[in-house]
Amino acid sequence: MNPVELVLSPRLRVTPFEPRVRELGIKSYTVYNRMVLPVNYTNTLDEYHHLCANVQLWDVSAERQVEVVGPDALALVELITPRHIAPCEVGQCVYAPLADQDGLVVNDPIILRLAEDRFWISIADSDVLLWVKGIAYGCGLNVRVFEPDVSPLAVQGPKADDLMADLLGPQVRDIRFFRFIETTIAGTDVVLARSGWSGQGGYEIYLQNSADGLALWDAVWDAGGKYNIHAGSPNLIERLETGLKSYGSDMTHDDHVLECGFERYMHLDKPAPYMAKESIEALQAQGVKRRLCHLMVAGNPLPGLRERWPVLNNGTLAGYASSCAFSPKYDANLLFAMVSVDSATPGTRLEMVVSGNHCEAIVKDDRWKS
Ligand code: THG
Repeated sequence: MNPVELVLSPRLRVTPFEPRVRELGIKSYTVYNRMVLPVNYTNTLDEYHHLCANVQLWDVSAERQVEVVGPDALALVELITPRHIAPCEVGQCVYAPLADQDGLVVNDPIILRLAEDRFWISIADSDVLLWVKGIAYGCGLNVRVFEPDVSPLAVQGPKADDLMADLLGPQVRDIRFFRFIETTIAGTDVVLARSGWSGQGGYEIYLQNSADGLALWDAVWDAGGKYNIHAGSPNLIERLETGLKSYGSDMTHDDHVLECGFERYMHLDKPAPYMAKESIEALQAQGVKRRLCHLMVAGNPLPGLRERWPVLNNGTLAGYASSCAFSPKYDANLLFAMVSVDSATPGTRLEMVVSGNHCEAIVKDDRWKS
């Protein structure tokens, strides 16, 4: 199929790093939170190999922040997620699914606690700001909810630690996973977290003033020279190998929070009230009917997935696959698929239909084993 062009207009918001991204030869963008998200500079496979061996700089400004601040901030954040947020310390981040009163998944952000009464909800691609503002007003909560001028820049890959230690000193090595510090880089205030959308390790630098974007980019880029830094982006192959699901593709507002494999990130009996509780209890009583699972398809690389591929069990439609990449590590295609529970047990052999052709797909556990 012909490559198509994405027409850039002010409706697709620019990022503070866009001039550097363009100079470095960005070839494709996607759109995320009404902002451009750079995807490929070369191609996904070369970028995968580079990411797993070196260090990359990712413009992930499109992971926008929803700031919640004020006396009722904790109560509001508790309300929107089945995860217990009170134990999250200042300086800590947690991965937390957001779910509405029907238990449907609204987003799967990282939540950062900046102060006892101040949070950033670092969102995936959906309109969290308006939803949270509506809840705050409807519940009469004493909070301010807004989108600050904050843009994450990710430094990912096995050389990220050495790079950041050169830039800021050896103490950055002590930042624990999903913890952050406040510091300055190139004279601009940043939040520096050990996190990021890859399994390769690294940091996310939250720029707090768009006007300083290029100075920040250049400082990290220059420190990365000796580590063979490349510009990159969240990588489809790597994120499937690591098991990172993408909101909008792998789960959407059509899916219940109990169906999406969020068990580890929920505390259904948490003490604080939350909107999805009754719906979760009702579905638990009924029994969950679908489950997001890992599928492996042997053989040659499958084509790019534009529309979800049907998954069959003994000839009957069981669900749909939503993401796919050919993995060099497993020498097989890796996929996520939402399928009926009776088709979701690891080891089950299913069939998948890709542009008219049938292929065998095996359900795997969440480590791509068994
Ligand atoms: N960084 C920031 N914001 C984001 C993302 C990010 N917002 C949208 C999206 N990505 C959120 N999704 C995820 C999903 C998983 C993880 C991070 C963001 C992740 N998970 C680890 C895991 O599953 O093992 C650890 C989770 C935990 O221990 O709580 O890292 O990338 N700023």
